[in-house]
Amino acid sequence: MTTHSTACPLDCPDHCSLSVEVEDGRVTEIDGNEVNPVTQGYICAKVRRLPEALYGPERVLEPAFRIGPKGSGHFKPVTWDEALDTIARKLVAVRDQHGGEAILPLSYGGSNGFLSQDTTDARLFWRLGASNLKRAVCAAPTGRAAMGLYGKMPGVAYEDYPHARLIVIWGANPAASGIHLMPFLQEAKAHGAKLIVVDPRRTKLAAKSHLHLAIRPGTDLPLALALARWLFENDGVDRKFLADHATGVDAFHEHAAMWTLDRAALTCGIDAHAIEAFAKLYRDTTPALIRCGWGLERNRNGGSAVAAVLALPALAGKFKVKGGGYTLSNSAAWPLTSTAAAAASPPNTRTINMNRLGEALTETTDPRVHALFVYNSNPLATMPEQEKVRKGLEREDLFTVVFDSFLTDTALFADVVLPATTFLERHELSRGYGSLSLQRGMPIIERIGASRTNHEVFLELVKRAGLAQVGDPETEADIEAAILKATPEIQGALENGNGFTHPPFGPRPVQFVDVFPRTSDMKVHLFAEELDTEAPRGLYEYAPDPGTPRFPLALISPASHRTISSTLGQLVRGQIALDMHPADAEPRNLKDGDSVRVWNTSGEVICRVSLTESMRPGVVCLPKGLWSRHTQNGRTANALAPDTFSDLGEGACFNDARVDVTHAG
Ligand SMILES: Nc1nc2c(c(=O)[nH]1)N[C@H]1C(S)=C(S)[C@@H](COP(=O)(O)OP(=O)(O)OC[C@H]3O[C@@H](n4cnc5c(=O)[nH]c(N)nc54)[C@H](O)[C@@H]3O)O[C@H]1N2
Ligand SMILES: Nc1nc2c(c(=O)[nH]1)N[C@H]1C(S)=C(S)[C@@H](COP(=O)(O)OP(=O)(O)OC[C@H]3O[C@@H](n4cnc5c(=O)[nH]c(N)nc54)[C@H](O)[C@@H]3O)O[C@H]1N2
Ligand SMILES: [Mo]
Repeated sequence: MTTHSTACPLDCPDHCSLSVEVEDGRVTEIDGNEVNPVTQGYICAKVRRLPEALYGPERVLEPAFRIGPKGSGHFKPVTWDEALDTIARKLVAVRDQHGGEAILPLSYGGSNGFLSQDTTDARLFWRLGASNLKRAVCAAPTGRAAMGLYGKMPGVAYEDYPHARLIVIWGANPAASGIHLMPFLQEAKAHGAKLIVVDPRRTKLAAKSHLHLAIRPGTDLPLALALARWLFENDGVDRKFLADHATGVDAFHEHAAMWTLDRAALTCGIDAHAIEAFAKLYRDTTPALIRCGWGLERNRNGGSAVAAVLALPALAGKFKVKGGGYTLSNSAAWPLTSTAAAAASPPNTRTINMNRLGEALTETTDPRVHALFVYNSNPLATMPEQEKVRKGLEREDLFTVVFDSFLTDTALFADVVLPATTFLERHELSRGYGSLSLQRGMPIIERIGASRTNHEVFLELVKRAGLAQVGDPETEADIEAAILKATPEIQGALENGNGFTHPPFGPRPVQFVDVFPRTSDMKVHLFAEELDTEAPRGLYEYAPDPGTPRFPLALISPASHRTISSTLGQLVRGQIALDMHPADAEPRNLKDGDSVRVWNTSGEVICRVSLTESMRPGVVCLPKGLWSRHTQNGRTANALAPDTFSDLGEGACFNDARVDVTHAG
């Protein structure tokens, strides 16, 4: 038996360093190690079970062509040459006949590494003149807000949470979605820190908090503005900090002034005293820290909501101390771009927002999408308006390639399936977006089946489509070198750190001491003009609930401990239930365990119901990332999610799904 070290690049903030045991060429055990200090030697239960997936029945072992109807999952194996030639020929034919825009590449965070996205893949699709993809399914509203206010200033490191005396967990559920924050929260609590949770559900963390604000989904904006107004009126504003470091204070104040505690309480569906208690604690406690998650972005007010939450630490002067400030995404901590290795530039072609994939495949014309190339993503499981996506994937005149390590729900609709290596079979360079770390990933085992890396496949397709140019970065080493070229200090730090490094500003930055806003004037822009222009109603303008009396329940679909988005969903056995408060079940005559129909005008999900007091009445929950096998009718939460856009960043509004629930059958 041998033990090897590598990094987990899956789409999670923690970015664990891994210890992998191999026996006779097979992975037998995976655990955390201490290379990334945040990992602390342990990992989540999902990735611990990765060997089951590696060698499981869903693993794609060879390239294959479809032989049955779309969706049937009947394929025949072919050679790589046949597959690549067919795909290259087809892409070129679609471009020549309909124009490059008739090709749509669809990818997201599956591999989450610098080497395997936006490198040779971008080279292929850009040189083909394909449609551009707007990757807005996640973090688009938070990203716009964080950019507008702070130019994406890096946030507080997990390790500094124990310094905080007050921690606000806002629209995040780290017990499921980033478990390595948990011991630091426990440590902070053990030192006497207070914990506030803002979440419509009573999560495990909320149950252990000092104050839980179980607001209606999509009402974070009024809550944050009411807190701001209270701070303005109750000597809770740090005028000196604002004078030195902020712009837009008056415009922000004007918007906050509209939201009294009572008005916000009514809108949020909570007690005004709870908001006041929150405001007092926040004013009176230092260091105070906000962990802002992604749960609050996934609705029509998401962008303004995140902006208003991020305004609070500036307003109350919570920066400049260890354990004070905020953490959102730390993805921008690294001045690295994969496209440096593309050796091409984006074409001046149309942009298609991935949140409207269903529309793009069923309604978009001029030109119609004739070729879809899916990699690093499982859109049938993860994009809104699932029925539309499915209808699009069923189109006989659509040529679909799915390149994945596993036979996902989407792959069942492919004309050609290509086997991808998993991160244990290839090199990678990846960073955390919670953890402040950059790590090299190493191939630990021989490739399983005939799988290939993204980089190899796209390089071959570039060549076979006749698009290669002299001087293209070709080898993996070329690609990494192109990405790191502009930052020799990072390259050096990786070498010295055995493939691991913290960002140039250090492992545990104090905001406004070690890191500053990356805005033009290094100040926080509390009323960023560009955000005000972008938001349809203007920045900080609340859009009321779009619900209709016919669909009185809000359906949310957050991350669960079972999957990473839909990754590793094949390991989830049995069916998954809808969570509902007993008060919503009673008038519907529903008992725990009943089969129910969850429905709206977009679709329906048939599954069991689980009654739990942890839900807020009026809100029901299905986890994100389910596969079709996890419900009785093969549909998941996304069959009910609208493809409307959030106010900033054209982000997905998963949690704006409004439904009703009845007995099934
Ligand atoms: N185990 C696991 N880990 C993951 C993932 C996974 O799928 N599984 N996904 C990864 C990815 S891609 C991401 S983006 C992150 C996301 O991780 P998080 O930031 O935790 O985001 P979510 O899971 O979407 O939602 C977090 C919480 O927000 C609550 N919520 C829902 N609507 C609202 C609202 O309107 N306001 C407020 N205040 N709260 C609301 C939900 O009930 C949930 O408890 O996690 C990553 N980590
Ligand atoms: N209802 C609902 N839906 C949601 C959300 C929600 O909150 N509610 N959250 C959304 C969020 S936050 C996100 S980030 C998206 C994520 O949506 P997706 O990006 O579609 O994420 P995954 O489902 O994890 O699919 C990633 C796929 O990439 C594959 N993959 C991994 N590594 C490689 C590689 O190296 N090469 C290739 N070719 N493939 C690889 C994996 O096997 C997996 O099948 O889902 C969104 N969907
Ligand atoms: Mo995400």
